[in-house]
Amino acid sequence: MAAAQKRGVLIVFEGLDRSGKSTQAKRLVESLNKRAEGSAVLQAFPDRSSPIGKLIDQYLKKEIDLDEHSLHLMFSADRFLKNQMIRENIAKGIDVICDRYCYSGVAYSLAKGLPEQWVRSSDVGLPKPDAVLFFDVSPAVAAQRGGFGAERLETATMQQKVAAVMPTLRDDSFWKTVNADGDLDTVEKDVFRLYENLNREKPFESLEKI
Ligand code: Z5A
Ligand code: MG
Repeated sequence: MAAAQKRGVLIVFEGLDRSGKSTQAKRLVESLNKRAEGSAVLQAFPDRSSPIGKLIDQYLKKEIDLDEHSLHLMFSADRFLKNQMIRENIAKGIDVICDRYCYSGVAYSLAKGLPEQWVRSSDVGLPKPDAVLFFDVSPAVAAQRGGFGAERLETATMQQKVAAVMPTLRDDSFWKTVNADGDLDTVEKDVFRLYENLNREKPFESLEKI
């Protein structure tokens, strides 16, 4: 009798600006697909190509202004639009790698001063990650990297506030820290080691709290 197919895993990359999340999420998906074509998909949040994501993109690029409560719900809605896709892939044995998730949503909105309980409630019910890889980069190292400054939230003040909030969201039962100061290949190896140790036997869950 054929062995039952194992489910996929949901891995979320979180961390501060320029910690290397997008680079390493892409590397992991490429390396998994090189080993087995179609075995992993990458999903960035916000998904700047969806109808909601396009509005978020315009907000981030300072092309339009949005009420901050509405924006928070739009980031959540953007994730819920992928709820079914994530669950279907996991059930089929395909790994889903997310570049940012609800923890960015909560951290940025708390940093802006929105009400805590309200902020923490809008992503409840989303698929629960098997692992949140927290990319821990030191400010001095991040400052040497490119791609900072053009978008609305890329300010030193906002980054300091987010840096203070993000660790308070941590849940050691599924959060793992990645030393993001290392070179690209070292970080990639660390990520892969964490990936290989994930448990596909336990049931896939939904987020009950954030
Ligand atoms: N946001 C929100 O408010 N609410 C939400 O619910 C969500 C997001 C989901 C857009 O996010 C903004 O939306 C973001 C949070 C907010 N605001 N800010 N600020 P985004 O994910 O689209 O942002 P991004 O443009 O992808 O930037 P990022 O995520 O901050 O960067 P990163 O992905 O961590 O880093 P990277 O792009 O992989 O690398 C940055 C540069 O460093 C690049 O030149 C790399 O080549 C270089 N790099 C990366 N790793 C290394 C190492 N190890 N060594 C040397 N150089 C490296
Ligand atoms: Mg990124």
